Amino acid sequence: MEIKSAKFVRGIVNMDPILKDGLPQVAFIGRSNVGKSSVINSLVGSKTLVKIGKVPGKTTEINYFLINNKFYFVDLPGYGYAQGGKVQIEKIRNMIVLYLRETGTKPTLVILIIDIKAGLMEFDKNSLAVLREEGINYLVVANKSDKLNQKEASEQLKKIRRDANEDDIVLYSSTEKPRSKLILDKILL
Ligand SMILES: Nc1nc2c(ncn2[C@@H]2O[C@H](COP(=O)(O)OP(=O)(O)O)[C@@H](O)[C@H]2O)c(=O)[nH]1
Ligand SMILES: [Mg+2]
Repeated sequence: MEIKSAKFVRGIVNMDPILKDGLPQVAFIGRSNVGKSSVINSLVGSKTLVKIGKVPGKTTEINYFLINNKFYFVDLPGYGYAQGGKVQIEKIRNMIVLYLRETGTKPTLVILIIDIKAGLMEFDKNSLAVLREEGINYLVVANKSDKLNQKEASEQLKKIRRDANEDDIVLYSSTEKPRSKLILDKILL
C-alpha cells in the first residue's frame, strides 16, 4: 500500500453518516500518549496531518482522514488519562465500544498501538478481547522502539507476545521512516 494523498475530513462525536458511508476504514486505537497521532503521520509522510502531543485526553472526537480518495484512516480517542475525570474516561470508552461494536461499521483493520516500554495494559487487553469477539482484523504495533536497545526491545516484544497471545507484533518507531512499510504492507485494500 502506498499513500498518495491524505486529508482531514471531520471529527465526529456521535452517530454520523460517515461511519457507514461504504468506504473502507482502517482504525487506530491506543492509550493516550502511545504515539497514535505520530504513527498516523509517519504512515502518510506528514508531520502535521494529525496534531501531536496535544494535552492528553483532550481529543474526544473520532477523526476521519481520507486516504488516496479511497479509504479512511480513523483516529479514535486515546484512552487512559484521568484528566477529565471518570466521566471523561467513561465517555471515551463508550465511543470506542460504540465504534467497534454498535455502529455496524466493521473496519477493515484496527491497528492497536501500544508503547513498547509500557507493554500491554488493561485497556489494550480489553480492546483485544472486543476485537476478537467481533471478529475484526487487527494488528498490534509496539511503538517507540527507538527508546530501547535491541536486547531490551526483543525482551519486551517477547513479553507482549505472551500477554497478547499473539505472535505477529510489529516493532515500530514513528521516528524511523523505513518502518512505515511494516504497517502499510498489512493494509490490504
Ligand atoms: N521516542 C519516540 N517518541 C514518540 C514516538 N511516537 C510518538 N512519540 C512522542 O510521544 C508523544 C505523544 O505522541 P502522540 O502522537 O501525540 O500520541 P497520541 O496521544 O497517542 O496521539 C509525543 O511527544 C511524540 O513526539 C516514537 O516512535 N518514538
Ligand atoms: Mg493523538
